[in-house]
Amino acid sequence: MFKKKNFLFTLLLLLIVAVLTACGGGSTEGTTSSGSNGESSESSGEARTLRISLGLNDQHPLYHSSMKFKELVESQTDTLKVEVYHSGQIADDRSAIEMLQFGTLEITIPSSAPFVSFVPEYGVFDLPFTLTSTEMVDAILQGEFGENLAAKTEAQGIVQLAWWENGFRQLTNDTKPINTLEDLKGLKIRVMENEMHIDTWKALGTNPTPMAFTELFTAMQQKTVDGQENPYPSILLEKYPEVQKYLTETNHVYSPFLFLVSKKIWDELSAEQQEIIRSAAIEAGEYNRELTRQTANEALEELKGQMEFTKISDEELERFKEAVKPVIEQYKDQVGTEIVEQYLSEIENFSNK
Ligand code: KDG
Repeated sequence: MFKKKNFLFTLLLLLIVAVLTACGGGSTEGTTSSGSNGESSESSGEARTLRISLGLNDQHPLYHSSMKFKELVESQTDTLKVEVYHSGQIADDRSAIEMLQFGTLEITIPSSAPFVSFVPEYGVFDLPFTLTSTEMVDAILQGEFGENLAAKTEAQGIVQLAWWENGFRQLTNDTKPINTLEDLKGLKIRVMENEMHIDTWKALGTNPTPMAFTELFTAMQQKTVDGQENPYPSILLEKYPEVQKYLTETNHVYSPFLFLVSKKIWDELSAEQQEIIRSAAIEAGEYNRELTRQTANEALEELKGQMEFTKISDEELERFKEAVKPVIEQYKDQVGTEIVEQYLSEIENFSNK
């Protein structure tokens, strides 16, 4: 009997030890690799995640350039991870820029036009028919003018690290071929959420509708707008030929992409992390401009096979420029007379070289 009692006691004891070990093991197994005792992520060795919000899809040079940035950063440190979110998955341009200011998003790379409501001086790029070649763009943006303009973002809680490229903007519509100013009359054209773009397309005789990029394809599909204007890579890679019949080369505006970082988050990073991010944004920017220009040339050839293409003649373009001259005069003050004069003088200096 005793033996039986002994056996049962021993068995019970073993069971209790087993149960305690299992519970104790759970807390051990539950310990993450970084230590789960409330250490900060940095000291625990976990990498900080930098999310990039993009409006374009994952076929566009902007996405491929952002992945190049990711590769450059993650190859130089294990304290930073980059995640790229395309097609407006996180937010549209204006909301993403506001999120940078609040520190609830790390990076976004929008066109300059939606940024004008945050830093009015970026409106220089919306002055129609001013920048006329990629060589001129590089001379102005990769030089002192671009550096001084980018420095103006910090007062808005944003750090611009580099100038990337969206490109020269072209017109598409689903109503008719465009060869003259008169052909534009009354067309409902989607424009970016930017007053100068609205007034430019009014001066050209159209009926402009400001709209976020993320809403554009549906608006064309539902015929709530007749047309839109964007660079060739966006027109092809966002599949606009599915909902637009006519393509017209106008080169009416050059859009840069702005590599923008939240200053709240930037200031939390170490000097080494900041240098890695800054140099990667600049190096990926060189890759971006080259890829975007190559893609624009290839996209035009592909689009000519999918859409009815017209190119506004030089003579007719002079009529377009004449029609929008009042817009340039009207906005000089709003953008900033000094920066507009600097910008126009940079253009004149380049043209007179
Ligand atoms: O996020 C990408 C947008 O900023 C860019 O494509 C904006 O060109 C633009 C447009 O037409 O809205």
